[in-house]
Amino acid sequence: MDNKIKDLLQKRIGEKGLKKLMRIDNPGLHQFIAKYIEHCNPDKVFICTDAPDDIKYIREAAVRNKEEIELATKGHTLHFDAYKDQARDKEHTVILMPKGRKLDKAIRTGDRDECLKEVHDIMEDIMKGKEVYVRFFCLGPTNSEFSQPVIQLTDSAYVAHSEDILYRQGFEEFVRQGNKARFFKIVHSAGELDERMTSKNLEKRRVYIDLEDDIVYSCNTQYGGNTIGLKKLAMRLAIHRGSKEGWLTEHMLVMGVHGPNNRVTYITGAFPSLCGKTSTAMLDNETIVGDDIAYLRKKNGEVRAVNVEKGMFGIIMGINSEDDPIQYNTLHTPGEEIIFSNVLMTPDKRVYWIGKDGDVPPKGINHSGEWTPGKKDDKGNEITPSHKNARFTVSLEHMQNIDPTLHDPKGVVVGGMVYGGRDSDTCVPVEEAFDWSHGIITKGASLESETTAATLGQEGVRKFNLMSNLDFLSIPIGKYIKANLDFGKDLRKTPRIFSVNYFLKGKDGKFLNEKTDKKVWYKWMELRINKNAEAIDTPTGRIPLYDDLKRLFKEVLNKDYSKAEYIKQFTVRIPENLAKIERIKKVYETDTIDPLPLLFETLESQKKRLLEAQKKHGDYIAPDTLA
Ligand code: SPV
Ligand code: MN
Repeated sequence: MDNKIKDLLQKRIGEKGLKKLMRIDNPGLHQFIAKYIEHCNPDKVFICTDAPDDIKYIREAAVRNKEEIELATKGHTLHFDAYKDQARDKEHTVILMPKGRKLDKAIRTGDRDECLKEVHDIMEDIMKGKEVYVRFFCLGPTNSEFSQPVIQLTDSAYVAHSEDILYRQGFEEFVRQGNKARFFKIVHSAGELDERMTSKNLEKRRVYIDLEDDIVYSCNTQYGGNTIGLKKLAMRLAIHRGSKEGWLTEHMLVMGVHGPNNRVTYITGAFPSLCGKTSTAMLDNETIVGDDIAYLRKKNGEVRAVNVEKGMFGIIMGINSEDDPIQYNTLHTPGEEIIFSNVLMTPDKRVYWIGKDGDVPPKGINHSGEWTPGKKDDKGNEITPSHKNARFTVSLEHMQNIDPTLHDPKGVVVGGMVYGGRDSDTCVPVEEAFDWSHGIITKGASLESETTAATLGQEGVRKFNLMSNLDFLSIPIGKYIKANLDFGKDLRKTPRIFSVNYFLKGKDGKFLNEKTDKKVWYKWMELRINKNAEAIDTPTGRIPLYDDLKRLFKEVLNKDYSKAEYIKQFTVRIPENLAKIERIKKVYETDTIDPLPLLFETLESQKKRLLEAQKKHGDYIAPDTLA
């Protein structure tokens, strides 16, 4: 180690911390830590290894610092973010670009030199008076081709504690990889805190992503999506790195779908936030590998996927004992380590959220402070008992439905990939693409979804969100689509691609499906992947036969599924589908710097098929007409 850096580290972190650090043979890592300790200037530094005592220290610090409150149930704590810091801040999340390089309009970018200067100015001395936690993690399983080491510096024990639950410990992985490690680096500070221990200077909230040096800077915010650096922040670094090396980072769940004769088929699924992703990953009688982010690599002609994480930062709104029995049960298991965020705490230190079983409590404390029903904010809007984007952080490891492959260094073989969005009027509940490129283009790259409370801004506006990954892209859209198309080439076993739509509504504005119907869609996909079910070709893809669904509804849900329901749900809506194609074409024509000709050709062929069908059968075509 360079003597100057050694002296500095010794002065700042002491003998004990230095001894821990010296186990990692990586001068670049030591230099990075020294630089940001100097710059952010904390009073204390804690180097956290994988040792249980170190991890315990962080967990206790979160309570000691009053960033978390202990609840009545053992192991459960509660964290609040500032009232206006409850979701991802898209506006201030910026990819830094060197002069002359550009990304598409939909991806927020900033001049690298200017942004680096700005964020370093904001972060100078930002940790004064606080302790910084230096943590080492591994994205993906350890000791694997997928392993991606990450170092995080944060002055928030809540963030460091959350990461413990969500990610695999990586100190030993850093030791193993030594100076060969190409690690990601995250520096976070919650900034000055108010009396509720929430970030005060929200006007200086910044999340800046520097692809050149693989560093993310996040400051003056606590909300997990802006601060848990290993989640969506490292995801942008991984998308960039993977695009150079031929692997993919997707906003995808990974689940085992259980078919006949104990067959397990792995399916990945991309959904925008608050669109049923976690509840899909948690379907009962299936098994979960991951609920948010997957790395995908090609190996021996197959696609393999791993969960980048090992825990869940799940949305809690609407979780009830009937629709989500496993999650409900987990959330009520004493001893399980859970951090609740932005829910209501009652005077007896229990929690309540929108849609939980039972009555709304008469009073409590929530993200707005003291709360009683009917409380309004300064704009006159009613404050709900919990925030709509309130969450819970829990490890997957103790869940009853955990898939045994969670930590398998080889990952799982992907049989199918699903794309779904919040779509009230266009796509049928489940449909298979004709082939890989048709799926990537008309399902993944054409994904739209109505906005939700997971990001700041208006809700319910239909927005383009390709692969549900638009918010996290760090490379040009055209390049990203091409990477996906190329990924499907030269495979011995090409995953099938599907779309699902849990949010389709009828003419009366009511949802056409119940929340639990999705169980049937996954069983159908499992049969299709294994060539055990026929399908009907429509202009937009392949849909189930009525008899198959009728049988599956009975088997899976003990429900009598009527022909009338089937027809309503699976009618091909020609005008809506045509309008969608025009919207998507426009996005690519006007807002994308490098769209692919194949994209337009594929959309044009789909349009042609829709127009031909319209001529023959009219605007709304019942599925049987096409059988
Ligand atoms: C999402 O919003 O997609 C999440 C939570 O999974 S966040 O960490 O905010 O990205
Ligand atoms: Mn997500």
